[in-house]
Amino acid sequence: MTELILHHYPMSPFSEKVRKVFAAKRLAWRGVEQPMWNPKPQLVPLTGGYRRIPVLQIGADVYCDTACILREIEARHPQPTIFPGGTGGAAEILAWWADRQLFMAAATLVLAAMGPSMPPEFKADREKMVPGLRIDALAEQAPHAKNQLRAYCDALNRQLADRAFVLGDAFSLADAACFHVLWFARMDPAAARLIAAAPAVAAWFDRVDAMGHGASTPLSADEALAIAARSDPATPPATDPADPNGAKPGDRVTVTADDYALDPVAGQIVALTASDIAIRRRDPQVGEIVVHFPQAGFRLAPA
Ligand SMILES: N[C@@H](CCC(=O)N[C@@H](CS)C(=O)NCC(=O)O)C(=O)O
Repeated sequence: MTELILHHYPMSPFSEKVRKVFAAKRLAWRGVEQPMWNPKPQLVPLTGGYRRIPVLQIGADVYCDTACILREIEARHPQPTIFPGGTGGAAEILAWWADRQLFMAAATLVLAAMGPSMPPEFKADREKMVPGLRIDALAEQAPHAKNQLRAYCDALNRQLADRAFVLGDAFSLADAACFHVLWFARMDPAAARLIAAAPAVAAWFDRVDAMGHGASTPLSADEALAIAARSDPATPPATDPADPNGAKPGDRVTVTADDYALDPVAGQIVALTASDIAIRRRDPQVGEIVVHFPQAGFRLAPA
């Protein structure tokens, strides 16, 4: 039960980040296509309430957020590494910038361009999910977002001027993170023009795009839930003696994203490190599940 099961949908940029790492590592994986908006009745039994995409399932262990997902994929399939030549810290820091800062400019432009013509269910879902979002008002922010995207592309263009990949001559997590955002941004024609105007970025984009997605075969959501139900979580307990708040295995907590989609997941701590947290929960449909989150970007609170 160590098959990599990615819950995703084709247009999801954060899923594209993971699919690129599958490509770089030439991995075989199963893809479960999930809906683009709530309800997600065949996802939340696995996560306990987390609704964002993608989610990685390995048996009855469930990994939320691409930071945590990609650390796990790297741990299980270390070669070729996504942290070549000791770039682990730099790659994660750049990925943080891409996922939050660069993504904000891209999402503003894509939603401003496409949001108004999306189904009302999509608009209502995203406005409920993102604090303060009003899709019909985003057009006012597009000029600012274009300047931000152009400045970021200019910095990336200088970085890529004399190397094939963001951090050197080998693909790293930083490439997956910068790529998925620009791949998404290109859905807005104005953003696509800004990317095309940065020649080193455009050439790098085509290089990463050509890598493909690894070898995927589809899996039904029902089968994924059945796999979880007949598996046991495989995460051993781990204590972090340096946890700054004294959190420890056995504590009852909630874990909630600190940016958007603020749906708490409740459970009992199983394992803690400086970078990740795993909690155990019992679900009526799939039984015992261990759900993993990154520490960065998530709020841990007593249940
Ligand atoms: N920080 C998260 C961000 C995930 C995210 O925002 N995903 C988008 C799709 S790419 C999402 O879940 N949107 C709402 C939805 O699909 O229901 C990660 O790295 O996984």
